[in-house]
Amino acid sequence: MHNVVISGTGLYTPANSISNEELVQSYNTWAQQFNAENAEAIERGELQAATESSAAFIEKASGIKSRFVMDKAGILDPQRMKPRLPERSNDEPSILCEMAVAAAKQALERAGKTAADIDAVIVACSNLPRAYPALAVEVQQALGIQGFGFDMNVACSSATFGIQTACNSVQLGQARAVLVVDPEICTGHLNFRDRDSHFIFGDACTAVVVERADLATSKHQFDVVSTKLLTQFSNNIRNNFGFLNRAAEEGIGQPDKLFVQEGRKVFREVCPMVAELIGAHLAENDIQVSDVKRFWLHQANLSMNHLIVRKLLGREASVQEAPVILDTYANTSSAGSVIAFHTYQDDLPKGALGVLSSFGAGYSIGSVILRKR
Ligand code: CO8
Repeated sequence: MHNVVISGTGLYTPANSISNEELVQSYNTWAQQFNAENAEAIERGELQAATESSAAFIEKASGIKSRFVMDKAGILDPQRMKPRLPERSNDEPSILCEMAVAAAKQALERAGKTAADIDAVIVACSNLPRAYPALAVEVQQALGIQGFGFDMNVACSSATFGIQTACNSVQLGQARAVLVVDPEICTGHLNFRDRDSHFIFGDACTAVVVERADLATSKHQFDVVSTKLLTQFSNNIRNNFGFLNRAAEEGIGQPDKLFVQEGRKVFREVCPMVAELIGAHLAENDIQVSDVKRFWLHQANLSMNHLIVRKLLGREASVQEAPVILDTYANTSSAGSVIAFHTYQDDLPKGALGVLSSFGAGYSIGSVILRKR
């Protein structure tokens, strides 16, 4: 069995950002139009009036101030309220492939590796562009990597599940190094006309190089001390979009074919599960919670992260201990915890311990214990 390190990380951030104020203005314009157009039906009680959204509520309830997006104009157009991302020919790289390649190149550079050093590509994310061929194989070709690639989807936890899968391949000698990429265009499947969730997501892509410790040369290495995963079925975060939709015409275009959640229930149920999993994982590895210098947590909701770390540490965490990126990125699904890891790692001293943790739909939870080399 080979020892494994994460030797490089990369991040692609879209050029445009939408503030809460801009998003709410677009939503409220749509809500006013909807109410005016349907005034009689609303009056008769046949339709429910749309209630206005509020930037102050969004920041207070979630900690989110803005989000990066692949298409700002389409999302903010009250007549459209979804990104406009034109179809491409089969001979052009897909948009998710372009994001993946940008993040991967930075990860390879930080790892001091080239395509020739990588033996596998795992694309791990919530929203894949098509049924087949696998996006990972397209990314593999775009980067000129030999070996194999495959896609996997465990919603927001895809990154940590991808890292564990990559670690297994490297430990077993099936690959010298594996590139794990998390491209997320969450705005593609977000219902911007749903007041409860229209503010939650943004777009981004992250990449991680997982490689054999004895081959790693970079200045950005972390030993993968241990990984631990957990899933438990729940309908509280669900999206019924899928390949059988065309076989049931009655459901096409219905709101359940986009992201839907019971946010309160998710908050209540997931926080204790995450704290328990991380606590048990640290205990199994004879590590005191107080010895952990940094928690790179999934970035969905600021209060959620505060609660999880409070349960673990028995006190409030500082921003150095549990860094926040959701204020400017919002929830980027699988990319979130890796954005936090990528952005807040270089200041840690040799030997410092950290936990990378994701949580989301499934429910799915992942914990990766890392030690700075
Ligand atoms: N503006 C003003 N008021 C609002 C708004 C709004 N936009 N939305 C709701 N309200 C009102 C409600 O009507 C309610 O009013 P009242 O009390 O009068 O009934 C009040 O505000 C409180 O509403 P909530 O109870 O819904 O508010 P919460 O405090 O629970 O906050 C959150 C809502 C922020 C959504 C919170 O519940 C949360 O963050 N929960 C956790 C969610 C989470 O972590 N989900 C993970 C999902 S991500 C995942 O797994 C990946 C999926 C794959 C990606 C898909 C890409 C699209």
